Amino acid sequence: MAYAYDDQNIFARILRGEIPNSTVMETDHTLAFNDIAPQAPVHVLVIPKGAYVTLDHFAAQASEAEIVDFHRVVARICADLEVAPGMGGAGYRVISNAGGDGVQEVPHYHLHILGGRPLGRMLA
Ligand code: D5M
Repeated sequence: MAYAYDDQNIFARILRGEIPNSTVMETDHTLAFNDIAPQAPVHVLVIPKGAYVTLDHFAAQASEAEIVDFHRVVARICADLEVAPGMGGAGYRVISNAGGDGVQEVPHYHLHILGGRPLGRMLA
């Protein structure tokens, strides 16, 4: 089985500049922007610029440079938005939905960073 990437998905269109976004941070390999329907005071989506569908696709096939850059962006956003516990913030949650059971709406790999309020206990 190969990963099938739909280049008409909404995040691909954002990356091509066809749809506007509220950019939080951008690097050579990674884009972060505010979620259009925020579930918390901080709700940022972090996406690789490469064509990856899910976390497992990204982890298996992206270059080390892409993987490192992506996670450094997550760290910088958590610090900048003052949710990183190690930086004095009160904490955050990262979620990545994948596939049908994961109820993934947009088939371009992304992490949700949620914070800015107590998030409650949630594993499913
Ligand atoms: O959820 C996908 C997430 O993407 C969901 O929280 C809404 C968000 N979304 C959808 N379209 C946009 C645009 N145009 N800008 C910003 N955010 C958007 P998931 O179930 O994880 O795939």
